[in-house]
Amino acid sequence: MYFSKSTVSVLAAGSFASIAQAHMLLRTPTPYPGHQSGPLDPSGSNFPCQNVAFTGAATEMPQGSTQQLAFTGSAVHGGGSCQVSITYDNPPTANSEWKVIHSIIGGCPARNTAGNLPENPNNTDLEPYNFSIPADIPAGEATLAWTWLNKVGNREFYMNCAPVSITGSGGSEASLAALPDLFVANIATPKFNPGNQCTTPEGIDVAFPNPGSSVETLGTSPAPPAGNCGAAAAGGAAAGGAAATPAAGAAGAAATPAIRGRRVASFKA
Ligand SMILES: [Cu+2]
Repeated sequence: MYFSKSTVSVLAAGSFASIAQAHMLLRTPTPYPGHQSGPLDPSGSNFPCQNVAFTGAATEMPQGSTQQLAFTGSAVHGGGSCQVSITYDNPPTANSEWKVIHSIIGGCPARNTAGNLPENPNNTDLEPYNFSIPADIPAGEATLAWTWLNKVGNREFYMNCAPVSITGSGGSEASLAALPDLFVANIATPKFNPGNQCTTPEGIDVAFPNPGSSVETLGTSPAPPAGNCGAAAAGGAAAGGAAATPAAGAAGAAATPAIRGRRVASFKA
């Protein structure tokens, strides 16, 4: 959370609860109910998706379609970098594979902002972003995640999730496996950031080690993350041989496809 001049004056007024609730929320696609607007716990205890109840109607997303990413709130923390990723695990767990379909380096969830916008938890005026559903990933019930590494303020990791239904035909597990793994920093997760050894310095738009092929750079200060980001950087189908660090090796060994049961049999790496 970033204490701008206006939020400090609200603090002085004694309503800390309003601060705690005034971060950002995914609005489109419609998230699972129950998300809070704040970041995930640094311990990783509510990774993934704030441990919300994975219920609710899925948004239909045809293979190859263009989709919108939109937000509610005003605490944009100078923007930062976001990813859109997908898992077919139902429900997602801490060990699920998340495959990145779009990366936004800087300027997300707000473009051209130095800090926070005037306090308004209900603000829906931010310009949305577009992303595409790859035409070659499998059809099926899935969970879409928006993750955000804020530029200004405490070192945080945000993750909101939405139920989606990928429709169409002809997608393959191999195409899915070739997408990069989700980048996680500033929270500990045994799978993606063991021991929270990978962090993002304040004031930069983190340049994802493996953003994938669908990338837009909207920020003015992209820079790499800090610390041991080996596990996170190893992502995608290329993770196998490049065990440069113990962390990367462990991640590689654990990188078996966590696809829903009925798909595992047909998986070919
Ligand atoms: Cu915040």
